Amino acid sequence: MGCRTVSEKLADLTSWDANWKGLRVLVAGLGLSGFSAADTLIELGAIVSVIDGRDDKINAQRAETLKLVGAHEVLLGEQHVAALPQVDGAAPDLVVVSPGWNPRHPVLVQATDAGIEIWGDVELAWRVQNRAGRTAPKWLAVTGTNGKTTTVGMTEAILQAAGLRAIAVGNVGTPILDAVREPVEYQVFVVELSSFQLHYTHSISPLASVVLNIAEDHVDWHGGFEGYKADKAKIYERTEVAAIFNTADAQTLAMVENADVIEGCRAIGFSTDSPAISTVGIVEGLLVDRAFIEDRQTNALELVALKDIGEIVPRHTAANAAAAATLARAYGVDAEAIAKGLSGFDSGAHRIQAVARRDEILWINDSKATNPHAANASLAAFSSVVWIAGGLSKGVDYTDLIKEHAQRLRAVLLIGTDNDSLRSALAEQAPEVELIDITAQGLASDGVAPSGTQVMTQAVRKATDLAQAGDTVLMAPAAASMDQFSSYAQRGNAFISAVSDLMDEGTEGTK
Ligand code: UMA
Repeated sequence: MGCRTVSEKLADLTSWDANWKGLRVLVAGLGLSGFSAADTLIELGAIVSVIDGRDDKINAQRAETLKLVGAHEVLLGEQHVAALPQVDGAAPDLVVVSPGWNPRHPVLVQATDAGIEIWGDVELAWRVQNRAGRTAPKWLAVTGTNGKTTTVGMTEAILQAAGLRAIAVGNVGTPILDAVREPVEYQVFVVELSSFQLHYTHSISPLASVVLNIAEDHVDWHGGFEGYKADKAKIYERTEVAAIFNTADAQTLAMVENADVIEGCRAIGFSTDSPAISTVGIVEGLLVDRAFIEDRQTNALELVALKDIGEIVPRHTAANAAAAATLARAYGVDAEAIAKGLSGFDSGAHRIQAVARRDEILWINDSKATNPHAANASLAAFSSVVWIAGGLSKGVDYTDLIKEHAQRLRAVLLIGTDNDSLRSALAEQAPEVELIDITAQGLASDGVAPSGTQVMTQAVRKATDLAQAGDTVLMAPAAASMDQFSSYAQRGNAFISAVSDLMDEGTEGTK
């Protein structure tokens, strides 16, 4: 690397056109982000070695492709991830790591001890998006424990409704470097960032950034809740125009207050309540802006009516919509596009999806609620619930969830096969609530384990006996589906088809 130090050289690598040639890079991980990073670095002329602990068919195929395009080496299997390897006969100048790699992984510990910089694919994307003859996109960055994917989807929909070339990238599923290398000259990236990705990001400077909420998650990876929060807070660093916080979560405001933002950047709140000044919030069913209008001292701009977003808009969806609208306003999008984008947005099947409404009973599919946290959001949205729950619990504790919602439960119908922990939380926190184990009943009838579809059909039939006018039958299992179904989508479809069969029967005379 000549007489300049490696860190001086790396500091200069802030565009596609910089001199990446001959840089020795170790890419750790050959998943979506690792493949994309390695492919990019090869195109840039770096000497690229890739390691991955998994030696399976998919990785072997990816390895073949990378070798064809010019990777120096691709090493698959546990033996190659035990220690930091050399790249072309010398220590790497840089490690580019996939988000799933724990910072305490021996390869990363050795790299850190040797003073080698570790970047994620997002850091690399930030640097190489600058390219002669192109205008780099602005970044709207989103993190949080829950609601990230919905919020980036809503923001993308709004920006596209405004006629902008915008795309949702990052943790949502499209590696950001893929979007950087597309021929389309994007104006805006809506970047979903996990706490893992933020950990390995060092110099990004988003136009606007938001932490939607913070609850305990991925604590093992970060070595504690404080570490998790510190990584989330990195999203606000160097924000240009709006550092956006949740007025209902003081931790997010504290993060904004502690961040080193670009001069002139404002702290803006989003809220599901009536907005104070510098906040986007909700008044009488309308999402309104009191942050980005000139006369915000005395006025508010109507953006969209909640009823236009959906028939049922649970509080957390309203919060996500408020956050998305705030990000879009920070970019300068007008009210009309916000209304158009949010009203056309489909939050996706299986996520608090209204399936039927009859005899004043609402049927909701929330098969995507695969853990207590997600189920908490949907239970909170309804006042009286016949709850279809259970599945593969993954060892979680349900006590807090049941304690919080015992009052709203009319009855609980258990599906799934791994419900000991759910059952004991119900016995402790909601002993009065009627509990029927549909799986066990199916077993008892003929001794053969019932299929997922049979269990779901029985649960739906039982629910119709128990539900009263004004109730919601909510299938939000708070558990994974794999014990009885192939996926949460299959579980959701089983519910939808059982409900629709019931409705068809109903039109022929049954209840
Ligand atoms: N690996 C090792 N050793 C390790 C860890 C991983 O060898 O100790 C290997 C694995 O065998 C695998 C590769 O490294 O081949 C790991 O890839 P990865 O798990 O980091 O995942 P990617 O395929 O690169 O996908 C990542 C995100 N995955 C994670 O953060 C775990 C994807 O988010 C993201 O969509 C993608 O980049 C594109 O940006 C997924 C996710 O589960 C959806 N995110 C978590 C969440 O949302 O809770 C954070």
